[in-house]
Amino acid sequence: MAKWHTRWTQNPLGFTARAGSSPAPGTRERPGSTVDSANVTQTLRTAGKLACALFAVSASAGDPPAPYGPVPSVRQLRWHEREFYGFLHFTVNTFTDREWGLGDESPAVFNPESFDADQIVAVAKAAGMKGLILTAKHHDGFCLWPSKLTAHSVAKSPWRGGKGDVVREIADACRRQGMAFGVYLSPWDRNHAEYGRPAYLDYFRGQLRELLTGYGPLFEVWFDGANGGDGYYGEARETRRIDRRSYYDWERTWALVRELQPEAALFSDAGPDVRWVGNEKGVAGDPAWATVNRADFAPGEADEQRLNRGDRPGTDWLPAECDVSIRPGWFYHPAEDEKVKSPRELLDLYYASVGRGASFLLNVPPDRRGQIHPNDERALRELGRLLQQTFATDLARNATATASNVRGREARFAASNVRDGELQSYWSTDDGLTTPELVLTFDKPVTFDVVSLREHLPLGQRVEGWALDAWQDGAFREFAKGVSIGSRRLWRGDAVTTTRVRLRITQAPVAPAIAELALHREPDGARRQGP
Ligand code: FUL
Repeated sequence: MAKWHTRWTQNPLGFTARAGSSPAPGTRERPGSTVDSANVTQTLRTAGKLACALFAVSASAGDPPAPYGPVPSVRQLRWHEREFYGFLHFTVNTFTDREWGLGDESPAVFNPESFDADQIVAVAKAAGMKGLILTAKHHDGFCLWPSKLTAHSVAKSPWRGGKGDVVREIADACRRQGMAFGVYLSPWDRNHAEYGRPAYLDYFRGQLRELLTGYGPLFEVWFDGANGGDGYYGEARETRRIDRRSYYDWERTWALVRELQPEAALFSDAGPDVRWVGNEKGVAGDPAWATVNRADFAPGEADEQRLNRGDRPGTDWLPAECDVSIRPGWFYHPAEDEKVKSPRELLDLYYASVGRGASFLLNVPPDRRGQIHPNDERALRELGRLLQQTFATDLARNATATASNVRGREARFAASNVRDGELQSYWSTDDGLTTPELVLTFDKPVTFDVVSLREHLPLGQRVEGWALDAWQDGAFREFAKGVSIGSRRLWRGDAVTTTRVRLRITQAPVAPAIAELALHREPDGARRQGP
């Protein structure tokens, strides 16, 4: 599995790029000439990467392309790498059969008698997820951890004799099993007497502090946009409206997360690190640009169309996250046991989210026992098998790679970088050459039906049009065609057998920087329908 994060520490560029650099006259390759091939030996590639590292101290080698537009932070690069992770919606609602608890539920109803954090995490991991985000507190205000700031928590429940802590058990199980952990803390609290007044904000931030300091590193902190309305509010039982733009003073809340968990990606309708995709169906727009004009958005106020597609060129790097539940509801309801999405439906959602450069946040609600229900478990394990069997093998890995142009004719920008399994390395062209081509040639015919493309994100989102052809009956025939690439672009088509594949960049404002062109074959049983 290709990795970004291990090397993204300080400066995501890894070197100092000089803006607007161009090669010396006469050094450009003409389109059509082949300057790189798999004959570029491993030694040469290693040398290229070494040169890349040395560039930090000596700028004598050719310049990398200047970044284009907004670029991701190191935190966002790490977040991009997760791609697929889960949501756990779990609270008193699980026992009262509601989606939004009123806030007047007795903690006595919360009693998942065979709660098993390891089962929950293991099933999520088997599905291919890389992390889990738990509803530490949903709109009903019930806390899954023994908060010192309220009695409305697991501490007053019969579960584990009032000594339990769901947040701790899930966080620990995630760590034991190598999964990332994150929290959802609902800003709207239908239980709290002070909700809607300034005093509630101290409470809310106090709770956040408990979660940020008590449970180890968090990969994401999730703030929901549903805010204000009727509720219990400490027996007031009334409707409370808040001003979405001003009430929460988000800047202050985000600053707390930055201070206490600098690595955590902050999610809301408007970021600042990750944006909502504009629907709860798990489907990103096509294209779904990683950039938006962030000033136009605020938490709780969403222009769903624009969030779905992003803005191009956009002022900020703010990629989309696609949240969706495996069942109709976010919480477990026995009546929905037969309405669990099938593995193939889930796989389609993977392609419609991860495959469009967004992330896939799939909700898997624990049942009343405190485990993933067998029906959900079955679907999730099969999804994991389909993903594993599709992506375990990159058929392009041993191909010979050639390109119409390679930036400065340097191995560090070689065509072969697209199929080396490394996201730090990429193929790029000389400045001004924005519609180049890259060809993979195979010794023996390969059969593929899935294409995976990725841009080198530290240089921004550059590609605005691409196509991929397969050589068949003496000519290249178009297999796939799209607009954006960004973090990842997956394309599913009908299986094709070929000895040559051509990637065409058909539109870009600047020279492209392509980190990956991988080819895969779906196993039997994975439905194929459109990209
Ligand atoms: C929504 C909430 O109101 C739902 O209950 C759920 O938590 C979903 C993920 O976000 O806005």
